[in-house]
Amino acid sequence: MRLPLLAALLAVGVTGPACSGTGAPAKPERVKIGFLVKQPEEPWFQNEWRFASKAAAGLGFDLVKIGAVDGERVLTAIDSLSAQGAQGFVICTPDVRLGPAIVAKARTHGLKVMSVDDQFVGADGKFMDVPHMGISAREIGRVVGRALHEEMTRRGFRTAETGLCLPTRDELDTARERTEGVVEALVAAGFPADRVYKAPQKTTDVPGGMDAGNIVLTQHADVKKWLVAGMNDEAVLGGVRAIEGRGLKPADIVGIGIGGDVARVEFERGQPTGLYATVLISPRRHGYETSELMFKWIRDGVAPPAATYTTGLLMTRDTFKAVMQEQGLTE
Ligand code: FCA
Repeated sequence: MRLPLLAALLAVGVTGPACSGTGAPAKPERVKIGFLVKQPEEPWFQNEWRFASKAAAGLGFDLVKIGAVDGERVLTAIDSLSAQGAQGFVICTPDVRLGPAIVAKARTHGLKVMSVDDQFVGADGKFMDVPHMGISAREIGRVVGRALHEEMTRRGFRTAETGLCLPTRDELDTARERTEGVVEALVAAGFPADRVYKAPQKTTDVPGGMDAGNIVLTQHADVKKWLVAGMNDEAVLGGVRAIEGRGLKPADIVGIGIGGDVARVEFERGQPTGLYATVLISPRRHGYETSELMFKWIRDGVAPPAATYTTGLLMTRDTFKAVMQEQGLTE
């Protein structure tokens, strides 16, 4: 009696899973995708989610939005996505060095992974082989550098009284490339490299930029005119606020950010501030397109391109309305 029972159990074990792979086509499952972001309160990530939701509504899949601000939350979120029946996720990780742990966890659940904005770094210090969409960081930094130089020239700032206040975040590659690009272009345009004053940001938000800015200002109290750059609008706005806090007028400050949404709020204020311009990047592409790529990967088995780098558009207080409208970012 024992043998037939064992045989029956084995038969179930063998034919059970095999059936779904080789038998009649299974009823297509509805696709469910997670979208995890490191700073859910930042307008950039809110917008990525907004466009990811549009993709979900338009293409017909379910989207689970998760704010994952540290490693533990990321790993728990991946377990929970799997338990909810998701087949993949898009992520901007709170720390790029979590890449190997994220990929390993996803693999145990059979989930597909794509990174957005911040690219995973492996144990060897190299970018991991995971589909990625980021901004063309160095080139966008150079756009900022050139525009800073043009505007300081237009305002007639003398080099000897001007400094660049630069909050930095060198452990994040996309941030380091942006700020290096700024300095490269500014110096190439004739700005002295020894008037570039950097301070590392502890956090990549406005307070983080402001703290870094205050360190720079304390060390260079003689500077009369400031250029301000950084990895995003938040960093630059923090630097600008620190300078304004020391009594300098907006006319003496040229801050140029990267992002668009934080700057837009600033541009909508009645009076000009030290935030002069920003390079608009595309939350639509980073939110909609990444989700669409993930959807097609799951549904059709078509893997996303290995890496996509999106571009940016410079916009000032005078041009932002037209530029944002053109980009479909005004609703
Ligand atoms: C990073 C920054 C965000 C945004 C994004 C494109 O993740 O932290 O502010 O600039 O890249």
